[in-house]
Amino acid sequence: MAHVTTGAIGSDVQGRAMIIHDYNGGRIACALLEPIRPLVQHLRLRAIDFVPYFNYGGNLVVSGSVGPMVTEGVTQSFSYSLEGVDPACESGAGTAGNSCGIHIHSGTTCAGDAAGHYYTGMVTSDPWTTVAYTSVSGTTAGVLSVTTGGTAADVVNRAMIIHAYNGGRIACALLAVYPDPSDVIDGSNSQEADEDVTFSVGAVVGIAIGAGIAGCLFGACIFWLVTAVRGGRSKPRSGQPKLVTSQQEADPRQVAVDMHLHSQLKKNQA
Ligand SMILES: [Cu+2]
Repeated sequence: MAHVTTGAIGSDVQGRAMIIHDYNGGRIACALLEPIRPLVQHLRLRAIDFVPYFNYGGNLVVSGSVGPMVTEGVTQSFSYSLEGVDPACESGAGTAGNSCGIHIHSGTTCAGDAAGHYYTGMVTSDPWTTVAYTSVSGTTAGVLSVTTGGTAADVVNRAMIIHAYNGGRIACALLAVYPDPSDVIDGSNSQEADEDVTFSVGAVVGIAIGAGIAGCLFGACIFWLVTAVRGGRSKPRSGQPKLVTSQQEADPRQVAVDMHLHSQLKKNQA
């Protein structure tokens, strides 16, 4: 596994050429960098603000949340924590169809018919028929994983439906991007940002180093380096083995020195 700090984020690198050189330095092969999966696959979804199903006349009032829902391939995995579900589901589903069900339906509204269970593509038989909650005094919580055949982008905005023990639809909430659409950048979200962290940290440190080199006098740089080296040597010298924590590894002075040396190396190679 090679780690190279380019200063670019993932989307900057996407589409660029990956070149293989031979022993003599000549370019021998080329391929373009592409995402392993579409970035939108990383969307996390959540259904909150449950409302009574549009034609439900009973007195069960569901609240709580379903999610975060993550999609891996075409499988949705999600936790749920709900109140006000059917207390009759204390032993799980009964014999009625959709009894105690907790399902994604293909409809995209809670103001009208939410249509049938959602599944698509390679999934040709209903994966939701056996998916049900078990309640304790009208509350329920758990984790489910259902292969719907759809991506996160296919599932977003669809209706999450909670069923009663008799199979009737009692509550509805739409699956929305979570934590918030404003956190989604270029179709990715915070999970994507995590994967970009090497590039992002590189960019920030690169900018900091650039500003430092541009802004400080040579003597100040020497002082900076000496301080960093002295800082590194001033660690305890007792016989106790020194614990290296992530905080120490992230010491900006050490990173700065490493990056400085890197930029020197780059210059030498140029
Ligand atoms: Cu259903």
